[in-house]
Amino acid sequence: MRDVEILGVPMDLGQDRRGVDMGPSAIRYARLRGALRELGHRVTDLGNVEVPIPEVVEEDERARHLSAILEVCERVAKRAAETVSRGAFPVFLGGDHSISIGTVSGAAEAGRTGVLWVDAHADFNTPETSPSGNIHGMPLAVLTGRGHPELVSIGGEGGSVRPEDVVLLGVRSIDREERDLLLGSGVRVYTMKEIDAYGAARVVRQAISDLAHLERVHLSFDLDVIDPEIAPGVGTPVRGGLTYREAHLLMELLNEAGIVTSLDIVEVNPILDVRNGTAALAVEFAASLMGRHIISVPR
Ligand code: 4U7
Ligand code: MN
Ligand code: MN
Ligand code: MN
Repeated sequence: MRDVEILGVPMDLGQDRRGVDMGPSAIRYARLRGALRELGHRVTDLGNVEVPIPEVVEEDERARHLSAILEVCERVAKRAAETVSRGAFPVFLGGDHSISIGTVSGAAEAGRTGVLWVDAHADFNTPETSPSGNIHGMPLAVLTGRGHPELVSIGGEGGSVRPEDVVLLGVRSIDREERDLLLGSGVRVYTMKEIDAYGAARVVRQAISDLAHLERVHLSFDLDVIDPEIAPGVGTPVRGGLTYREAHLLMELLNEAGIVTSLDIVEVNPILDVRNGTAALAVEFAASLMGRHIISVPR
């Protein structure tokens, strides 16, 4: 049993498509709190962090909506740090992936923290390499100390986490210059190719052992890692993603290993979704991560 604290961050300033700000509502509507309570956890919903809408926010040149995102991430980091200092397990609901600059920085206040970044994309752009200028394509670079200095400074000098404590999983879309930056970074990367070649179980077990030296691991789960045929409610879909069963296996193996201490569920876009199915999947996967696995054989 754990104390779980849910915090919504209805952010859509980090990318172009409207609707991802409704992610927290969609995930709550899909009964996240009930699902975690049924597993025996004590769950508190802390509500949402305030996020301005794009209509009232200034554009920035190289990184869109930089100052507004910076402000929100600072607030989020503070709330995240409060939750981990209470010894609770935070679950952050996005919102686009730029929120993780705040969630991870705050969670890492509890001590050296690893990151498992599960995503179709590497999110390792900087304002210099980004083809879009969208900050949701930059958070992992920022967290490891690369990119816009104001964003990087949220986690203090040099970033919030060490590149050697970061594992990327499920990647299948990387921009050219982003790739060069990532290759030189020391971050470990398992693409869909490895998952196809060796199987999800082997790759996930390897990722877990890569993080085994850490007492705290933050799981940042971008729903676009799932195949868009079953998870259409995301802004930047890429074909060839994790299947339903691979994603559950990932969560079950992580649960078994007991290494995850905080969680993001990001990039759910209800406007692009079909009957809230992507949010429902997100809740299932979260429950799989946090559930007890009882083998029951029907008579
Ligand atoms: B997400 C992209 F160019 N790489 O930087 C970019 F392809 O948080 C996409 O993983 C980023 O959904 C996707 O804009 C960010 C693009
Ligand atoms: Mn805008
Ligand atoms: Mn992402
Ligand atoms: Mn993504």
